[in-house]
Amino acid sequence: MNKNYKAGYVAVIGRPNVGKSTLINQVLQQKLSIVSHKPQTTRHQILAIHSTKDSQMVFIDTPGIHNQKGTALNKHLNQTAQSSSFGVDVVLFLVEAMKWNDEDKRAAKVVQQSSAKKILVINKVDKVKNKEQMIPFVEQIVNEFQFDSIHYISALKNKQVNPLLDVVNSHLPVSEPLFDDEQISDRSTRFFISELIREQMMERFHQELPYSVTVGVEQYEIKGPVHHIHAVIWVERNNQKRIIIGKQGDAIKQIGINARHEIEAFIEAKVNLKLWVKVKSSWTDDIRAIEALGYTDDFAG
Ligand SMILES: Nc1nc2c(ncn2[C@@H]2O[C@H](COP(=O)(O)OP(=O)(O)OP(=O)(O)O)[C@@H](O)[C@H]2O)c(=O)[nH]1
Ligand SMILES: [Mg+2]
Repeated sequence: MNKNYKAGYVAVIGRPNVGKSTLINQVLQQKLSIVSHKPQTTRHQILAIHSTKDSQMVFIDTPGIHNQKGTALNKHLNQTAQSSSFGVDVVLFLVEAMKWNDEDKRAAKVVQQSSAKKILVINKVDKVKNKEQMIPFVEQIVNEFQFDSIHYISALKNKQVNPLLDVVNSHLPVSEPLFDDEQISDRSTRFFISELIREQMMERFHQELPYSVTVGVEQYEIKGPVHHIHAVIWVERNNQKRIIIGKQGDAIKQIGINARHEIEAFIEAKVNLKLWVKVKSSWTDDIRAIEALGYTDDFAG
């Protein structure tokens, strides 16, 4: 092993929808974390392990830090993100170019408390026509908050991501690898499958419905070349169940087809997917239900 090998943890933090998961997927060249145009897509802390011959960056994708009050799930998402900024080597604080609001400020305050190297990453620069506008935009941020460096990227278009990685690398300590270099995440196949099914909900449904949904894989059996998967889509109310099933089962059928394609691409095998929709009333506001549905594993790290 190279005696200058470096390894460390890199938390990616910011308000919802700034592109944290998009950046991590781009670095790993794999869809590890689901992405949508809606806020609060990521609900779990997910490790994404990027190993090269000289270094290992263990990225932590986090739920967006938000200002929404209310449910136990909402509080849990903020706690998960906040706890991720401690005990890491580098924090990437993501901001969307030309957008700075109270949620960004809240997230910036969390980041400031971390003792890690802090990098301000202005994402989605592809959306900005007049790049000069960026100067006053960034000034208002750095006048209030301190960072070790500033980078401008487009995670979606893979612009300036590699130079950012070089800087992250320079902040990592010399260390043995933290994980086997074949391993890309700390999460199980079952976890990724349930996320790929939940992603269909984020894409297909509007308003509060995607936020009332969680998914659990109940059975996973490999028989010959085919992976047989049974999963339950949990919702909070009967009318949500009706919407997800759709007229004569049309909606759930399409969800099943789309999710199966995504899962097959992820596990690189043929899949037989069976979905059920069940009601667990007010699970988003019931801390016991949240624990039972697997949300509190996030605190383990
Ligand atoms: N134009 C543009 N869009 C981007 C870029 N990066 C991300 N997006 C889009 O922004 C939206 C949100 O991306 P996500 O990666 O889900 O954002 P997130 O920060 O993980 O969001 P949460 O998980 O909700 O906290 C998606 O529609 C992405 O395609 C970028 O560099 N340019
Ligand atoms: Mg995300």
